[in-house]
Amino acid sequence: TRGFSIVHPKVVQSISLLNQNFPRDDYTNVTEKIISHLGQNLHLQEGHPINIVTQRVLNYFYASFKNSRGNPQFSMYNNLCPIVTTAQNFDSLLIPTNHVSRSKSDCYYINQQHLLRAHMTSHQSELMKSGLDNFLMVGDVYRRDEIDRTHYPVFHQIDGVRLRSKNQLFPNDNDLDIFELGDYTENIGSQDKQACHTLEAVKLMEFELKSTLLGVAKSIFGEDFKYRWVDTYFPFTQPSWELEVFYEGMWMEVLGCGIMKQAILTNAGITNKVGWAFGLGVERISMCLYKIPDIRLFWSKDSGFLNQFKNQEVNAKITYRPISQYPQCINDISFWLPNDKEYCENDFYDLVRTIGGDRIEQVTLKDDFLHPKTGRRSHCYRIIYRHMERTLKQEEVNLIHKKIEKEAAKQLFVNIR
Ligand code: FA5
Ligand code: MG
Repeated sequence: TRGFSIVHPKVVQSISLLNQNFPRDDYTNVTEKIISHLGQNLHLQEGHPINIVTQRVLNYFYASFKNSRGNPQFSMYNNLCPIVTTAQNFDSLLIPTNHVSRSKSDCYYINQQHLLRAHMTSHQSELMKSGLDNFLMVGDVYRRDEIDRTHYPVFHQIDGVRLRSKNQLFPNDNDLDIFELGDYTENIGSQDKQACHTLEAVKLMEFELKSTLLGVAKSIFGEDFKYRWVDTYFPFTQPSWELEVFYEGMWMEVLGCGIMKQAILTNAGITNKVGWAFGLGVERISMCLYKIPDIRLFWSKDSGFLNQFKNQEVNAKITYRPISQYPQCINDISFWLPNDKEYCENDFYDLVRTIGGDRIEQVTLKDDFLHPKTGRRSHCYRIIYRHMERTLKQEEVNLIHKKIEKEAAKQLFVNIR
């Protein structure tokens, strides 16, 4: 006999992110626009200003912390999944269940258990559990926020952690310890040391933390810039500080840091070490360093932005030149180089700029081809036209382009293809 077939009308809606499926629920508040940023990984794109600044921070740590064999002590994690659990983002960091930072109005939730990480600190505990003592993490973080010149709901952070044992901290002084038994009534927001730490350990850690972060800042901004340390509060560090840098007439906060709450280490199975940690905003540093006026530019796919940073040495001094908001017109030009005369690329670039004036944004060699039989050489250049104050019409661009072809043939003896 046939049984009943029971149809469940419940339709489980789910969201697919980075090849994983997540059921929706009444916490879900990620939008298509936000999701479109997942996997873009600006921090991994060679020549992107986010990537360059990351490299510079990493180089500082590599150079400053070496083990007895001369190898870097810090390792960098740049590929941690931005989808995290509330346990990672909050619980592992002792963030209270009623803390405002957990609210739906501040975070992008995928569902009740999962969210797009709101800070890189989400991964701190798992990396410590895996046995690491010195590590850096970089990646994209997501926060519901206004959108303006300095705020964007997706930005990048570099976090760092350094754990030290008694012997590492006081190698020459067996009498000094890192732990003590102390009376402790938690005083939220207090800058007092944690009761379980000795004053000597905390002072030494504070000194190393601040001089390291100042060293990072100096390696990026140079020796002469104005900065200040400001006391602050995080649920996961005590005491805690922010570093502010004076930029364009105002104080800008570039990082938060502090002495790690001992319970986080204990929960990760570490009972014989103390730690310091920090989290810095990569966009903030990059905007100061290159004078990038708007945080939205980091997401630009416009070559007028990207090419200002591409193929540059990591420590190159670059000052961003504003690009026009009017559209680009792209025309290519191909020609055979002369057989019997010298040809110099820079002559062509000069010729283009002479004819096109400031309607020329970029000229790049796209293709260099050597004919296998005739031995003749051909170059293809991409010329990008753009005006600072108005939209260029294609007909106007075509006229300039024609003139460039004509003059190149005449002055440089090339054969337009
Ligand atoms: C944090 O995110 C902490 N997790 C940092 C930390 C790590 C403290 C480890 C202690 C130990 P905060 O929300 O202040 O803290 O962000 C850290 C840095 O990210 C800021 O100093 C700032 O440079 C940058 N930042 C914060 N919000 C934005 C934003 N909306 N846009 C751009 N950068 C931001
Ligand atoms: Mg802050």
